[in-house]
Amino acid sequence: MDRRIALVPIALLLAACGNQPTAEDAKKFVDDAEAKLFAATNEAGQAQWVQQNFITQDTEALNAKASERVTALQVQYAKDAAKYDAVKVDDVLRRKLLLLKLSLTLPAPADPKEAAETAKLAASLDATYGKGKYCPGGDQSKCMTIDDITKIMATSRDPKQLLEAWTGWHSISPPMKKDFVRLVELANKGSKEIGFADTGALWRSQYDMPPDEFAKELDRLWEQVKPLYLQLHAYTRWKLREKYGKDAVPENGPIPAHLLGNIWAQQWNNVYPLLAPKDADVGYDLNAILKAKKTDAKQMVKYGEGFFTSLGFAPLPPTFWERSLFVRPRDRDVVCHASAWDVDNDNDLRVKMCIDITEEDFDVIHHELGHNFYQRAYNKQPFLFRNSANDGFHEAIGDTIALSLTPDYLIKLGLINKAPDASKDIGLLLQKALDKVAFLPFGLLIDQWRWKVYSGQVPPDKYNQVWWELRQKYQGVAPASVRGEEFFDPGAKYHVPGNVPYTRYFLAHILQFQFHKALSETAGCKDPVNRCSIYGNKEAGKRLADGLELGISKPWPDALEKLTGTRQMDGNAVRAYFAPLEKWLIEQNKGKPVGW
Ligand code: X8Z
Ligand code: ZN
Repeated sequence: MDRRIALVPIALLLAACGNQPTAEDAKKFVDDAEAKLFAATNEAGQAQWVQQNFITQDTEALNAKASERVTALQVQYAKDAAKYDAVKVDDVLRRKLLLLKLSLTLPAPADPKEAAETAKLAASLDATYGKGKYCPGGDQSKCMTIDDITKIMATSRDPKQLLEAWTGWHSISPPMKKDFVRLVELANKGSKEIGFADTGALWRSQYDMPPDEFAKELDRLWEQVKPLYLQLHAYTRWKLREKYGKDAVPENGPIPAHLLGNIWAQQWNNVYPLLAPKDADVGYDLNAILKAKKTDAKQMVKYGEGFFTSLGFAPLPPTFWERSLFVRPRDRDVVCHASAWDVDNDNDLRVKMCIDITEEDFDVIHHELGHNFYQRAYNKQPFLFRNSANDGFHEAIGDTIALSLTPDYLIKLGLINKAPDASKDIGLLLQKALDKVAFLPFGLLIDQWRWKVYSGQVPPDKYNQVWWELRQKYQGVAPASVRGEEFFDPGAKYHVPGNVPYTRYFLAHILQFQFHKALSETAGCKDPVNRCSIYGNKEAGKRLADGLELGISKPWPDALEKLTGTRQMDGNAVRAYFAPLEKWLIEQNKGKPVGW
């Protein structure tokens, strides 16, 4: 056998046969893809909006159909893009071809029956979560939505009531398990057909670096912030033990998940009053203030918009106010998990959120508007570049703004009269840490679980077991009661049935501290960084807008460099922001167990 023939480059062989695609062919292919995907995603966006705002069998079916069409197109373009691998094209075209191969979240198999099944399952899981209710004792007149459950978890200090709400909400998800298992199978088949080992491998490949390197990058970031988390965990555990007693909270074991103020124990700021430092409490309660001022949902959003316009961004379009959903409708089921939309991939921006008049939702509104202002900032890019630099960037922008909601800023809004002095910084920092630092391991573990599920390392009969192993490993949190495989606890968190990758939020919780630091420097802030607000600063606004306008046209380190001057994600910005608190926590924890 003549081995030399095998060494002839494929491109040459193709040229010899006269079949080699040219750069011009590649351009035609990409132009066609952009036009068709633009039209199809607009249509699917409308269908999805209607389903999530009005959950019925019909809207679910219409949404499934529209998303089936988009997915089929995306899958076909992902496969065909590989035909241009050996063609010499310019950087812009090369990046568009790459994005066509990578940008799917839930690829369906090419088989039409399986493609339809994939779309139906995805739509149905989303709807099941949206309709989720806990009806104590099966009494249909007493049903509780996620809003009611959220309120109990945030405000009740009665462990029995907390346990009931916790178990109650986790009863919505066992019926999802069968569909979820099947969806994993189908998505994996689809992923293999476009060249990935499984769907998790596809998700990890979306970060402008080899997928294994990305997984290591996450470990590195987590190791950077873990010492701070351990101190926060130890202090929180001690205080909860004082409140709920030695039998309820172990001295050196994981904290029961129902005692942390949030149904998923993902953010702990609602238990701040139980943890507040005696002589450094912040001295005001924004929840009470917003309610006392009779702030309504629209006013909350107006405050958010006002921050962005103060930076030089144009106001939201009138259609935003006409088409958004701010309040849970009384007469129908909706997916209330907050989201921001750009329905026409241009300027049809919307928020869908069931706003509660709380400090937490005040932050969430800024989070959502961050998505909308990002979407509009990149709408001058060609369609395939209308996305964030990586998905962590999308999640980080609004949060970055929310880090500027300092006491001095609240004074400007007329919400408080006086800022707590510097001696109260520990209280302010502790409040923030219970929100942001507590979140970090949660942000990481959801996809650690999903990656194992997609790779087959965790089979369906171990879903719940491994879920709780990971929650213990990363968060130091234990289930509120014994959880066997008859439960499907991951399904009680929106992003699992909603099929939204979650690593983005972990990244966002790192990135937002880098962004806040850099933008505060641009704004010339000389205060400790937790007291800096970029409100009204046009230079910081310009720097932010310049970063956002890039969209995904360049690898994310380019956008990071524009925004912060560095090309590396770095957990040290988190450590630096909370440095005085970390020191204080270490003192408080002296002689007490740390870790679990
Ligand atoms: O899902 C969200 C946003 C919508 S993108 C409200 N977040 C994560 C969650 O709620 O679990 C924001 C922080 C984490
Ligand atoms: Zn978001």
